Amino acid sequence: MSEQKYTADSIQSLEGMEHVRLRPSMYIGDIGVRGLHHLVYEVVDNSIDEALAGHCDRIDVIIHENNSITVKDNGRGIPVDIHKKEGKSALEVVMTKIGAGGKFDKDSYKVSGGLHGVGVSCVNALSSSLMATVYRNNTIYRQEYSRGKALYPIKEIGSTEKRGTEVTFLPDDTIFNETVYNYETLSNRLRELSFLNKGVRICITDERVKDENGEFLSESFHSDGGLKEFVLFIDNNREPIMDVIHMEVPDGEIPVEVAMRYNTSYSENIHSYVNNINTHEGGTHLAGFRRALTRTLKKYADENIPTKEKDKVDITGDDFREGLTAVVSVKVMEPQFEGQTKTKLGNSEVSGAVDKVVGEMLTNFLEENPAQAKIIFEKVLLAAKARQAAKKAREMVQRKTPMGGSGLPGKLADCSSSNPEECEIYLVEGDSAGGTAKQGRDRHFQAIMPLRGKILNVEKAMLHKVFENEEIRNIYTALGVSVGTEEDAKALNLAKLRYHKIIIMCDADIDGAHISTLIMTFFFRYMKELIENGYLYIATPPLYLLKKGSKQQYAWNEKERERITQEMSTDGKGVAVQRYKGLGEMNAEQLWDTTMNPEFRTLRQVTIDNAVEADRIFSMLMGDEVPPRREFIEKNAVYANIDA
Ligand code: 0RA
Repeated sequence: MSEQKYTADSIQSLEGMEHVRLRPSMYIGDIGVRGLHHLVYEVVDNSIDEALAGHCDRIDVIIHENNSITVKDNGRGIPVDIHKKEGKSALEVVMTKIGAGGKFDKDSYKVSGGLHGVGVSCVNALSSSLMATVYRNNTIYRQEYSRGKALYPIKEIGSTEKRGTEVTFLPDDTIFNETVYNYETLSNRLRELSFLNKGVRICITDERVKDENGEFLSESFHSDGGLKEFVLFIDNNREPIMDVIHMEVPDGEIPVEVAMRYNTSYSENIHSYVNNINTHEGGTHLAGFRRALTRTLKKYADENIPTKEKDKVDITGDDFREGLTAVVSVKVMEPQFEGQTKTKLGNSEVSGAVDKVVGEMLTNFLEENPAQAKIIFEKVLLAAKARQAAKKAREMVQRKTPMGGSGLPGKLADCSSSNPEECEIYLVEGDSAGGTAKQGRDRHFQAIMPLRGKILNVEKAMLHKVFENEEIRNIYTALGVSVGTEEDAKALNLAKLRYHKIIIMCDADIDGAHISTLIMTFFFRYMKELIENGYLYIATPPLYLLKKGSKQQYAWNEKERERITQEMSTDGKGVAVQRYKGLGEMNAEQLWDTTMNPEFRTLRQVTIDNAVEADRIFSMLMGDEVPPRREFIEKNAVYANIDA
């Protein structure tokens, strides 16, 4: 290494690598759990590219005991020949030069790439050690690195029949706040990738966990059906009313794949991807899909549905998407990402490409499947009628809802500040706990709104029921955002939002968990932007009050209870334990001390890391099937703890 002469170019690249370590968030988003997992996605993306180019059909991801990661593929292997200009192997250039990724294969169709698409050299820079092994030319090659710097020139270590690339890296614990990998997070993403890239087998193994037979925890994902199977997977807990419609033009200038199916629910559930990245904020591909869907279905209805029936109702775009689950995936050479979280596709040419594919293929489907077309239209007509009923009901209810002089709900105890950035609203389960919270709060910045009984299950309710529901209307009014029903009115006007912390506060028992899930479901389905902006939180009241003599301490879980009991008295004797079953058992001062005082409380921020998974969980938790719900609640530590 020390003998190697650095050219001006390699000094520059060294600086690039230094910069990654200096400002890691610029490259991988953050240095928490997300960034940590991002490293894996970045390496996997390279193998996916190799698969998309048609040279690889298997990818293995292994989580080792020390939380290092191996990603292995059976592709052509990263080239190892000496790069004339750089004076080092192509492998070394790829591994140590920022932005060198696809340089050696200009013709390859390289579209995969993480949100930041920064390349494997970033992963190298952020790893305390990385080992690359290439199987190519019947030879095994190896090079190791530390914090992005090669430890020795590439060497041959043996011969082989295999082909492929293997990368093992250990994230640098001086960079990352969190260094423990989450199996579910990785396996969910790998499953998603297998649906999005059909034909590739992707396996995950967790060497930290053994089952009863001594085998490591592992799963293997492989999809021949692509997005068609993805829709079946997403809709696992919904009741379909038809077959999945699958539309695909894989070899056009902009490859497009779409799958869709209507179900008995009332929510619109469309997931979109660009180059395997979930575009939470949508964009031109989604716009193209929606436009083609509305136009094609309308045209078919005009030509095939008796006028009498449909003339009575006026059908809007929303009506065509009620109870629709769809996945839209496009591959774009030079994607432009816009929006608050850079997950909105901006390329204008993509809208027409998706529109064309969906327009043509959906038209064919409807013509070839008149029975299924009929089912769709019955559903759409019902949605349109319900929406019109809702509009009438809303106008009626608007006059009846009791409001304070300010136009705010009568039940809301507002705060005195009007600066949304410092204002918080507590949505409290029950009038009695609401009363306690009103006494305990800091009225300058904390508003309280009690919610009576169980809030409506929006997963099973039609739109007009949702907006007729008094609790839901109160939430809209208190927050200051408008009730949306007409097309695109669901897009919230966040500028009018009156509080930047919306805190759900429920009892620490299974009923409370259920109610907070109902409220979260409502926000997830109707005010997703609030979650995406990080405004939604869950309060965590303590489970126990422990007392000995004049000393008293709160405990939030079993472990804490045991530890504090030990600290108070070595044999645990003489410690009085009070189990809080509900918020109502605390007085105003206790509630403030433990759950509302910003200095001491713990708020859990609600986030959507994986929109597909969140969707599946909500449709499962709130659906009709009891066994999967019970299994989830039993498996989920948060809820399990609560009812312990
Ligand atoms: C460029 C050229 C060639 C292979 C690759 C990149 C490649 C990169 C990665 C990263 C992970 N796995 C990979 N597999 C392949 C080879 C070009 C050729 O052989 O002609």
